[in-house]
Amino acid sequence: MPSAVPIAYGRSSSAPASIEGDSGILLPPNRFYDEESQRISNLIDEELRKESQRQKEARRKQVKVMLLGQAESGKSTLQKQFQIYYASKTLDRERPSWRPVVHFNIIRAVKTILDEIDYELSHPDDDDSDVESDPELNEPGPSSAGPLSSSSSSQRVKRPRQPSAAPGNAFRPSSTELETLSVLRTRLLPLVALHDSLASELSGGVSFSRGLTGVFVRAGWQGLLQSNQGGRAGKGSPGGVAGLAAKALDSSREDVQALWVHNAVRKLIQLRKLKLEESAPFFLDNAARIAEPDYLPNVDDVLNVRLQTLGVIEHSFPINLGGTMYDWRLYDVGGARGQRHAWVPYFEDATAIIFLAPISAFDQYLDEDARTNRIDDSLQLFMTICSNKLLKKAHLVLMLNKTDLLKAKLKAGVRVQKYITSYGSRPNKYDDVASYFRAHFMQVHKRKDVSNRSLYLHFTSMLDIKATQSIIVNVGEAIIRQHVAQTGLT
Ligand SMILES: Nc1nc2c(ncn2[C@@H]2O[C@H](COP(=O)(O)OP(=O)(O)O)[C@@H](O)[C@H]2O)c(=O)[nH]1
Ligand SMILES: [Mg+2]
Repeated sequence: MPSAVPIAYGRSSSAPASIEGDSGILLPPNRFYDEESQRISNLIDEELRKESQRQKEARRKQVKVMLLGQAESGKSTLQKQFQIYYASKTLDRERPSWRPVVHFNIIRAVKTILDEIDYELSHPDDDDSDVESDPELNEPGPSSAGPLSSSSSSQRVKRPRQPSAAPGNAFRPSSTELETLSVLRTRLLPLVALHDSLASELSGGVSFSRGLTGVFVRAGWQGLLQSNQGGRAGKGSPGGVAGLAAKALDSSREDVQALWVHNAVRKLIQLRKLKLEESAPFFLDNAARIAEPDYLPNVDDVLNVRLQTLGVIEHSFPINLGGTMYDWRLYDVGGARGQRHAWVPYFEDATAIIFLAPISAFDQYLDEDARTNRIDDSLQLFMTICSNKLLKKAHLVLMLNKTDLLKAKLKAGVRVQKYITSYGSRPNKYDDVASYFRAHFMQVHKRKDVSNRSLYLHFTSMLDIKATQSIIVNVGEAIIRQHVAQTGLT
């Protein structure tokens, strides 16, 4: 290595006129120095040539894949699916660090339920009639405008709701129900009181953007968390707020379960007034198991976790294709609007983009802009990705995600046409809705793609390990093959 060579002056073939010794004294020219310097110079040149060759080779074997899409589209879940397939041991090692995050997901769900009950009880006359007309999906273009009504005191953003299935089906718990709710509320207060401090501990002190709460993590969060807790996050009694939360959950598990199955909560869900995070039912159904003192998250728990990414997090692992090892690098990004500027520096040398669009989100709006329909935002974002010149060489994969949730919503009778008027009178059936959204994304690609490249499209349900794994293998191999073709690597 050049840095290991002791004398570094001899890069020229002509003898130096004089040589400055360590002491600063000028020495006369010397033939020995001349030949020696030439020899060393050649050695350095050879080393540099080899090093540059090695670097070139390593770069050619490096496959950089960016996971893009709006917040909650499933980017981090896809990253975990890649990890399960190609580096399952690393995921196994990380399981302890997911424990407090799973606990947080439950505490957050309990808090949301109690907040909603409080809100409903203090606004008994508040029905859906105060919700303005729903935004409609425009052809990709300006943001659709929808209603925004927020209560500044609680930062509670009221999003458009599906009207009650039966008019007059209002939220009116009986007096016995109110009594049990009140008891549960009091007993759950110590658990819910940990919400903010646990969020802050998990986020490493990151402050939240206006109106948003939750846990945000940057690269390396797992290491930080484990060292904060003296590496005891897995078993026994972790320190800090996470430890308190584990204990509080352990002692209130029956109350959590009782709240979750309470008639009033069922009613709020049926009326579509309670807007829980999508993974909340999964965690609340599993609350007893998760509250066990020696609980260690399993793979399904890790996949279901909602944890917001901040900035860009790189995950790297080797992939063997046809006997050659490739250095596969996934870049998982924060997808909220305020985070998207951080993507750009990674664009230039990206081998591939996997764009995720959750097509179940036709009745949802952005957290960061409650007027924008999420499908509309996905289409606009996909348009900017297709037309970005820096990405013109990148292999383009589109995953229309959350098909399981789309099916469940349609089955529950949620009508697409109510949120996306251009859907018209088409049947409210999965095949029709899925084709409609696919056609919209394909049209954006056809009209806007900067280099007329192929678009590889998949329908995905990212929590389904078996189905997703085969898609991952196909996508991974296709990306590497294209990379090989472009770089001439054999
Ligand atoms: N039901 C369902 N949930 C999903 C799917 N993909 C992701 N999720 C969940 O959606 C939430 C947000 O996913 P995440 O990967 O964190 O989104 P990101 O913000 O794009 O990284 C998590 O709770 C995931 O478990 C899916 O296909 N179906
Ligand atoms: Mg993420």
